[in-house]
Amino acid sequence: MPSSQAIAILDSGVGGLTVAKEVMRQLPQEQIIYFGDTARTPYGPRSANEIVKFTMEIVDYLLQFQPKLLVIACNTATAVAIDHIRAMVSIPVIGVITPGARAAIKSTRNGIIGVIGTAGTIRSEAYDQALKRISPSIQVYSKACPSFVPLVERGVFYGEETDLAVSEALAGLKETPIDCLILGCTHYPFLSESIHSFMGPDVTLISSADETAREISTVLYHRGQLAESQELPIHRFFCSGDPVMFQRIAQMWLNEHITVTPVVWQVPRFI
Ligand code: I24
Ligand code: DGL
Repeated sequence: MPSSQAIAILDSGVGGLTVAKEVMRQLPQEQIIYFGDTARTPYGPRSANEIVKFTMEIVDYLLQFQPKLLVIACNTATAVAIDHIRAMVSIPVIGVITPGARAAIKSTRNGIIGVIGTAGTIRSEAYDQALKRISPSIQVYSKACPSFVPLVERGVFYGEETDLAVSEALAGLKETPIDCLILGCTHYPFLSESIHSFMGPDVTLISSADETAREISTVLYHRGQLAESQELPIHRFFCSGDPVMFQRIAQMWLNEHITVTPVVWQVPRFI
């Protein structure tokens, strides 16, 4: 049965808007409910325990909207929390790691794949596991790039400072025989030009956002749950931090007017 229920997308902040934008492009009939945890961003440097707790809180909040599907658009949250979330809900849960891993395996010619991401993502080894689950003989080289997210959030996508940060972070990977590099973080595609020019034309860059949107289509199609209404859906955005800042970034990125609802976590009070 076609379903007018929404697709819920969560992220540590604004980076998951790249996934939301691609879903809006590929599936314009689908209503999106997006939650960005901008009060507690970034997740990359945090402990696994903390990330699992935050992600569970957000999912708990999103379930009130009765979504048909849940998307974890944050690589770090996917890496450490997706199994916990799957155990918590009865709807399909899609993360950004498996779609990215699949695309890399399709694209590699020599079977040697590089992965970059936040400290939390790389420490979890979630990409190594996903890649080897699909293709056990794959060889993986990983590197955390903690300097990249702050760079992107300052809007420094090009230039000397960017190229220097990229060359410092990726010098080791450049010495390996990888022919394909997974950009395992929502923010890294903004640095594609610099990364591509440093790694050289023989290394294919893989971003997860497009692949994840395709996975969402596939899952909804097979479940007979694609939306069919002729009316364009009204998306809803929630964030835990400053809604004005969130709205500014989201509208610039999505090229459309959006409404943002701030969410204040209930703090325990002792009287
Ligand atoms: N891009 C990102 N994060 C920011 C930013 C940006 N400011 C400008 N641009 N700020 O991520 C993060 C700081 N937080 C603090 C808490 O509230 C929310 C913001 C990049 C992903 C964006 C999809 C540059 C910029 C922009 C619009 C679109 C894209 C972009 F302003 F990179
Ligand atoms: N969204 C995060 C990710 O994809 C990057 C930002 C953060 O560290 O929270 O890993």
